[in-house]
Amino acid sequence: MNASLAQDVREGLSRRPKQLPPKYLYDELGSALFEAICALPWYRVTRAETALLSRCAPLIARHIPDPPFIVELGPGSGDKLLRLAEAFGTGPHKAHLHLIDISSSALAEAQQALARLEGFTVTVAHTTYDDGLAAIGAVRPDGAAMLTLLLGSNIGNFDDDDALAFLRRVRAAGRDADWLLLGVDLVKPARDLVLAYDDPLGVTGAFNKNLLVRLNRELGADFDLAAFDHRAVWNAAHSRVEMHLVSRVPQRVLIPGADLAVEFEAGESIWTESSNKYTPARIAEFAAGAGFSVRGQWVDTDAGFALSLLQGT
Ligand code: AVJ
Repeated sequence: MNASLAQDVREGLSRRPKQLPPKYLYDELGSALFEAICALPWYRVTRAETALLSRCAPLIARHIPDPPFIVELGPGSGDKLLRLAEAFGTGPHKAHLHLIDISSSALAEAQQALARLEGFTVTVAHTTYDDGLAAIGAVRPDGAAMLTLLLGSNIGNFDDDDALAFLRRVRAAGRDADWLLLGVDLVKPARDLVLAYDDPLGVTGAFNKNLLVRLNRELGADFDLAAFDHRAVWNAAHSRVEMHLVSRVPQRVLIPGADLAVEFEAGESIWTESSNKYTPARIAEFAAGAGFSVRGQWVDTDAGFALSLLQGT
C-alpha cells in the first residue's frame, strides 16, 4: 500500500493543479471522521439513502432471484447492507455477501455489523474496487444472480468519463441480467452543497486535513497543518463539489518517503476530492451508456438523493 501511496503522491503533487487521490482519505482516523460526517445535519446523503433503502429493500429483494450474491463496493459501517440483507432473509437460500473496501477498519466494522445475520455467508476483499471486481469470478457462487451495490454517492468521486468507464467495468464483471443498485447525490442549491462539505463543526475540514497527517506519518512528510485551510467549492460548470487544501503561505514541504520536495505559493491548493452531483435523467443516461436499464428509481426530493436499481441488458 505504501509503495503506491508514495508513487501516487509523487505523481499527484507534481501536477498542476496539485492533486491527491481521494481514496487516501480513508485511513483508520479518516474512516472514523467520515462516519462522523455521515451524522452531521448538513450532510444528508447517508440518512436519506438509508431511509430510502429501508423503504425499498423488500421491493428490490423481490426483483432478484434467489439465492443472491450481493457485492458491496465500499460498505463503510455495513449498516445499509444489513438493512438490505434483512429483506432477502426470508428466502430459502440466504444470500452470500461480499465486501470490497480499501479501509481495513471499515471492513472489520462492517463484518461485525453483519455477524448478526444468521445463515448468511460473508466474505471480504481488502482492495480497490477494480481489483476486487476483477477477482469476483472466483468468489461468485455457481448459479447465483449478482447484485452489486455502489451506494453513498461513491460514484461521485469519479469524473464523468471515469464514472462511465467504471460503470462499464461493473457491467463487465457481471453477466447479462445481473443487477446494480446505485445511490447518487443530486444537484441542489449551491448553499446546501457547500454547507455539506464545509460544515460549521469543522469535521469535514478535519477529514480533509487528516490526509496531511497521514502523509506526515506514512511518508515522513513535514506538512504544517496550521499552514493549510480546508476549502469546499461548488463548481457549477462541472456539476461537482471540490475539496481543496489551500496553502496559507508560500512554503516548501519535504516528503522523504516519496522522494519529493514540494513548493507552494500562497493560495495554491491541493485538490483532494471531487463529489460529482447528478440529475435523475443523467443517471439513466449513464446507466444506458454502460449497458444497464433502469428497473426502479426512488428519489428523496427534499434531501436531493436518488437510489436506482439497474439491470444489465
Ligand atoms: C464517500 C465519496 C461519497 O463525496 O460525499 C464527504 C466523501 N467527502 N464529505 C462524498 C465526503 C466530504 C463522500 N463520498
